[in-house]
Amino acid sequence: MTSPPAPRDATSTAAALAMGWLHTARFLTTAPKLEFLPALEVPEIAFVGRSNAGKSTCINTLTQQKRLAFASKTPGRTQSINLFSLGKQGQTDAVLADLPGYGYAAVPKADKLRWQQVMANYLVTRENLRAVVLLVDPRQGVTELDDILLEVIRPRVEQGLKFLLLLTKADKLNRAEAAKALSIARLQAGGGEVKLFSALKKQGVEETALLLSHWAHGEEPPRGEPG
Ligand SMILES: Nc1nc2c(ncn2[C@@H]2O[C@H](COP(=O)(O)OP(=O)(O)OP(=O)(O)O)[C@@H](O)[C@H]2O)c(=O)[nH]1
Ligand SMILES: [Mg+2]
Repeated sequence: MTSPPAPRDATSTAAALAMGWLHTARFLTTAPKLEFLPALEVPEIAFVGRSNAGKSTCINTLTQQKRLAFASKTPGRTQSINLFSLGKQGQTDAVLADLPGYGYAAVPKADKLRWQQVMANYLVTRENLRAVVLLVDPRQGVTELDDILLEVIRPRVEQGLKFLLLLTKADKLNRAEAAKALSIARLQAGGGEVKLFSALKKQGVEETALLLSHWAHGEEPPRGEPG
């Protein structure tokens, strides 16, 4: 006789469903320029942030796939907008967008400017954009380029675009540093969500999955949970 499975509360069941949903992620397309992105009806969740902040690693962790998005020690690894479909095969209900990072010093200035323009255009004009996840390494904090991005999306956030400030590589912080980083980030997030995240320690993964699932599926996010 095997013992029955341990009872799960509603939140952990919802988290398991959200993780299962993210696990369905598969490559959809890559676009070196905005005009090559297919117009889509389903909600899109964009991962943005400085080069090396951990965007691709975060997508791999959330989707529980080792090499879906290309992560690398070399900054500037992601050079195009990569889209991943979510939902059962043939029933895509959302997409994740992995965007190239900004702020990498070794990139020629012309390329930097070109990329900033692409990024700003994407954030302003992408019609099916439902949510933006801004990844920030809390040891650097919100930098000037992150601030520009926040300014660019502010009007859309006021119109209902969802926003999550994700403090990555949380495994590099001790408790006091993590608490401090959280409180500073909450001031900078302008009322958006803020969470600590570690791909290494799998911290914040289920909470982030839940939030993205709620946003993609048009439900209200759970409130009052420790971030
Ligand atoms: N310790 C630790 N390292 C991490 C974590 N997440 C990512 N990294 C490391 O950070 C580096 C950059 O990760 P990527 O996911 O490639 O970063 P990215 O933001 O996609 O970078 P670009 O594509 O250049 O914009 C890699 O060496 C990762 O292993 C984390 O949670 N903890
Ligand atoms: Mg990347």
